[in-house]
Amino acid sequence: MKEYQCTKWSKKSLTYRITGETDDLSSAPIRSEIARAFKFWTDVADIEITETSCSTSDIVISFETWDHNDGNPFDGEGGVLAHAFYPPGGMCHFDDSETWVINRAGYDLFIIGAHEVGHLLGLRHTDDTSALMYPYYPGYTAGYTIQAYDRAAIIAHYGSGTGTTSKQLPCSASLVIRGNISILLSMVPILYYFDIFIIS
Ligand SMILES: [Ca+2]
Ligand SMILES: [Ca+2]
Ligand SMILES: [Zn+2]
Ligand SMILES: [Zn+2]
Repeated sequence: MKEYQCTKWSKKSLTYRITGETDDLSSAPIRSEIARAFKFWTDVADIEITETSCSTSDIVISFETWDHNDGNPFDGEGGVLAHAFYPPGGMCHFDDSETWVINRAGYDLFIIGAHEVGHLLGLRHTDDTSALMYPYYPGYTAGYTIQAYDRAAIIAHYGSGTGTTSKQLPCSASLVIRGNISILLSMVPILYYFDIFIIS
């Protein structure tokens, strides 16, 4: 049995925030597709994910191009589509040199987003070509559902169960949750395990 994971979050309740914009899609569908990408995992594993607008979120998701100050510049159209940091990095970037689409052929925000969320939660790549965590985007598939490898990997990491993906919390509520976490994170060295998701 291969090793599925690397680092993990030390808690099962996480917040995420979407910042910035892309000309490809408007804000409401981006938010709903990113929520679907988290729900892909929380439907089978014991993790709670909540969107927030607070600057203190555990995870920050944005669209970026070329050099965007994290030491891993994007490469323009094609090639690398997105990347994310393993826990407790919490950053996920989509290359805005690509054209992002929803529910149709092309760079589908939900499918690629779900792959990146896998990394945000601490899953590595696999050489199982049927898995979402295979490093190459296979192209859009209507009604894409979780595969055996991905299900086993996330359950091995966080335990089975039905987690939740929730709509936006008021900022003050998130701040309370976040209070202890900042202290915890500051004592943990940030691991720069880094990952890319590229087209075949
Ligand atoms: Ca690219
Ligand atoms: Ca774009
Ligand atoms: Zn980046
Ligand atoms: Zn990847």
